[in-house]
Amino acid sequence: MTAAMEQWSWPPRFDDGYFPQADSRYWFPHRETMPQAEREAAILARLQAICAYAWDHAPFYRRKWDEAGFHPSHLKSLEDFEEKVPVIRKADLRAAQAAHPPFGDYLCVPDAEVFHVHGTSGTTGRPTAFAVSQGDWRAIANAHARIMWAMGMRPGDTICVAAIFSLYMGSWGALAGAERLGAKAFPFGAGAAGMSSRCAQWLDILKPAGFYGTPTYAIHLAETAIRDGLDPRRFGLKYMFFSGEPGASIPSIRERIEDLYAAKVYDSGSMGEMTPWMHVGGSRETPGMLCWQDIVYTEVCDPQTHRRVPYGQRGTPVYTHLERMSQPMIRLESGDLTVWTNDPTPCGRTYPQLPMGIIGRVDDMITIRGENVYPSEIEAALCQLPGYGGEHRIFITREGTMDEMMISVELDPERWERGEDVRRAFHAQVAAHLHSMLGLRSVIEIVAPNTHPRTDFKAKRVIDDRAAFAEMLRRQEKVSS
Ligand code: 8LQ
Repeated sequence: MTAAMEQWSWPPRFDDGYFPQADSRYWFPHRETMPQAEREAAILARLQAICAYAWDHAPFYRRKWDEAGFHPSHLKSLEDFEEKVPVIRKADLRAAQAAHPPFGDYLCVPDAEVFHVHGTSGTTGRPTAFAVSQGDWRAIANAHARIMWAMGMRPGDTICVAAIFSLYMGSWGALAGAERLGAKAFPFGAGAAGMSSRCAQWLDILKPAGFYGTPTYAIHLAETAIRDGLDPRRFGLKYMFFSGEPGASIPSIRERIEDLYAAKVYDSGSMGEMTPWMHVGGSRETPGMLCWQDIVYTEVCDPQTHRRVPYGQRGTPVYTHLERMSQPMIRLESGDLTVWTNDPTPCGRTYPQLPMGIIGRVDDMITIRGENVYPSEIEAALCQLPGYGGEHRIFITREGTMDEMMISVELDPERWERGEDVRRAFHAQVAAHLHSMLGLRSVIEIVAPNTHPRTDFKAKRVIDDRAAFAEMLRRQEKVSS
């Protein structure tokens, strides 16, 4: 087994000088293409080792598992794992850090070994800190380099990281991967005023092969470049890889970005806590994302029972680190929604796939008159329409006793200028298309280009005032009773 699996050890150790043959499709040829049953046997052994390690080092897991009646010695199969090991949630991590600041009682290495501190944005409530040891940072760099290799990036390529360099793991993970790959790392960043124009200018000068950011930002950046008189197709980009939000696995959005830049688009990304977050990530030949099971073990589960759903079905990813020592996540429930499959892949890797990427968060679902719809489905439908101006907002409100959805859609500048008739025709087209794609009618508003603010990070397109509305009704009832 050891000879058969390249650089597979616990604790994880990596040869930082290792590179595959230049013409190899795979970074670790055997590990990526081995029969699934063989890999699963290795994963089970690793899960046993990690559970024993967490039991010894993390009161957090001992407490959780005691409550659930689980002990690492009970783990004899992957079915035991899903049946007996309880999921943990982001709220559990937050509570553990509040009780044991700053890193929580699931930090498994001495405090002095913490090498980087990152964390959640914490826009609502207490932020959660990610403590990453130096060894884990190497594991992250090696895993990301391996997946970036699968996307086609090679030593010597220039890779522009166009995401904010703060606590967000996206930018840092891409940077660590680029460095380990022997690429020319170009950490342009994002987030300061005027940066998009300068980024476009730099891309035009530097002609990098690779680009990392969010899909929303890539579209905004292309719009900015075009406004500044630059042609993004002449940036010379070959590989654009994304994370952070749905888009890169949605055909109409992927094609829009590929068309804007004349580059190939790849999807990746799970959660900051799960870094190396590219462990769900695309490869050059296989659409959507692969679950790189020997980096993080992904189970797509029923959101209620947390048991794996059959391949072909929808569920929520539950993730377990196999190569992290500092804050290993064991069955972290993502709260996202995806479909997993397990078909032979064009790239020959024997990993399960997420062919549609991650659709959204389970609680992002909008229910209007009994129909369920995800914001990413609305975006996908709009991106299919010639004339779509690149941004929209979804307003959900309670009109009388019924929930209503209003979608405010930008028209592109050229059509907008053509006047009222063109605008009206676009209105009818949007209404009909959304009705047929979503199965429900919504109120449509067509607005001028650039009406809605752009972002250089993850888009927030849903404005939901149903809760405020219900609250107002309650207040009124109190006053009148
Ligand atoms: N999320 C992340 N990646 C996604 C993707 N490719 N498709 C759809 N939704 C995605 C550091 C990486 O960018 C991962 C990341 O964004 O981590 P965060 O900031 O902790 O946010 C995690 C959430 O972003 C996930 O739960 C998905 O809802 C979304």
